[in-house]
Amino acid sequence: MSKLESLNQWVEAVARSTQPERVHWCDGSEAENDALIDLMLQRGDLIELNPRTHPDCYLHRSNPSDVARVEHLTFICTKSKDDAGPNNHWMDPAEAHAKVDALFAGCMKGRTLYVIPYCMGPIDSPLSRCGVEITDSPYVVANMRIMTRMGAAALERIEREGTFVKGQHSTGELDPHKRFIMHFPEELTIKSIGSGYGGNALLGKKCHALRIASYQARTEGWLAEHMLIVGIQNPKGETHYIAAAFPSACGKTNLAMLIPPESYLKAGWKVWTVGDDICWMTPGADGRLWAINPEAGFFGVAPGTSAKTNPNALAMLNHDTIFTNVAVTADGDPWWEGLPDGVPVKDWQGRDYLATNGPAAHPNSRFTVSAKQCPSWSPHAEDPQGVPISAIIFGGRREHLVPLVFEARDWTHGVLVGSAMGSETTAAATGAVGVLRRDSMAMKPFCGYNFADYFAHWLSLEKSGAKLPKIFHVNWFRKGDDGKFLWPGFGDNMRVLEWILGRSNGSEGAEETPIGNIPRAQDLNLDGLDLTRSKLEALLHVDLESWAAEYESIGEYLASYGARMPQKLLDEHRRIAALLAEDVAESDAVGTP
Ligand code: SAT
Ligand code: MN
Repeated sequence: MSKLESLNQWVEAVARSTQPERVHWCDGSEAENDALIDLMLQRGDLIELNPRTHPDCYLHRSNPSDVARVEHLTFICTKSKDDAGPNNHWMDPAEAHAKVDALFAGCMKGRTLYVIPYCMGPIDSPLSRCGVEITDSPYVVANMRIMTRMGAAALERIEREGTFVKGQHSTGELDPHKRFIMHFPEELTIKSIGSGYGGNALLGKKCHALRIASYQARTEGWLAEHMLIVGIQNPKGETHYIAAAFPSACGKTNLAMLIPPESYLKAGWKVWTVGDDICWMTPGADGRLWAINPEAGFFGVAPGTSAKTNPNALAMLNHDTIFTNVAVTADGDPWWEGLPDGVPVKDWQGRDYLATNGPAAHPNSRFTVSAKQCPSWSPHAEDPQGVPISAIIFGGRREHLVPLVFEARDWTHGVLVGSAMGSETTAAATGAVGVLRRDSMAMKPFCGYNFADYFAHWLSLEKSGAKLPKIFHVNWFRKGDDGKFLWPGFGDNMRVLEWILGRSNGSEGAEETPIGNIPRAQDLNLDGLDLTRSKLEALLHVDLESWAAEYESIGEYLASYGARMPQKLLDEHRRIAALLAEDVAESDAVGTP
């Protein structure tokens, strides 16, 4: 029970409809967590991993039909369909409530209803927001305890503030035909049923911190973004913060925890992790954007994580970690593709591992771990005022066309670059992998309202007194004619970050092109990097003709939002498309004998 009557009433109403055997209010304590872990071990929801190499680490195997976010079953339920926009699946709120309420009716019979009060962001930060998730999944409770500030302190703040986001979740029957992730931004409410997985079930994460928060942020003048936050400390000891948006499973965690190349380490550079997935940014009194990471842990993709690609992540995963859908070795160690050592004996479904059954670990298998376990966790990550952002990066997974990095000319151009972002799809959502789709600001699955209004909101941040960060676009995934990645990525991405920060303080050079400013070979620090001249040229090459075609496709995409699309963005698009057309005509003329 709480001191807040509206909270008690809501919990009672949900209990009346779902009919649990008992109701448990989570306090977030160690003892409570221990009891939950014991319960899950008994029920087989968790399997203990090797206690010698991985103390307090557990494996959870989700239902094989429930391994990723389900965008086709995720709805934004605003009164007006246009407010949700073509970027969302929409359902009328009354219809959506009726549909899920019918599924919730009696769904917790014989189960425990857990009440999870949580705070997104440092518990004492004015930028943080609270919510309460009701769930019948102890796995969700254990994950929320790692991913958010959960329990007594959050409840106190909720009682003080009197408002909170209501999240109602049940694993239901885990039947994909009875699975819905419904958002009611106008009611600050989420109802999710039929899935126990990640972003479908840990409601603080994508449902609250992005879909509901983006909607709130628009009305209140801030931004809730699908971005990592990383601090780069230069040899002078100054730290500058970068926020970077990439679609799910495109390396946000790796970039947030990057270890710089040897030559940088020797010179005294350091990298600090503030967040790996979500960033809330608010204009400060000084005009700069100040950012907090609303999360308290990482729900990272396991496959591909190794001592080579992300030593910081690997170092934090050997104790107090929940693994979901990874494989195990004969010694009971967690295993996934990309680890150089170890041999899987059981695959992610618990079957004897057979290469013919596909990968041992599910491609979207995950680890859940407290951010405090990260060796590069920033001492400023919990600062109530947040950290000031010096540069914003947008990035996607593009095999062709898009250069390693370019800089937008100004804020409007940057918003266009973000809105035009395209990326090849990954295993983080169900559906085909490797298909190019527009994923504006990496928010396609997460923006709780019409993208046209969202772009207008981004544009509106540019006003007198604002000291907005510069905006960049990167692509670590460009491939050469041989089908291999041109750029080594990982730690070497530091070289691109250095140029980005140099552009932000005016100390680095660039070449202007119609799509933005590109570093010349001499502008990048390539010390100690074995990269051929031809590869570098290919990485930085802007093919005008292909870009003209890309801008045509971007134009069609923007037009698909109809009259709500801000004219300023359309004008910016037209301006660049014209520049490209001019340059193509000129180069054609030059090429004419
Ligand atoms: O499943 S989550 O949404 O939590 C992870 C992701 O797709 O980014
Ligand atoms: Mn994400």
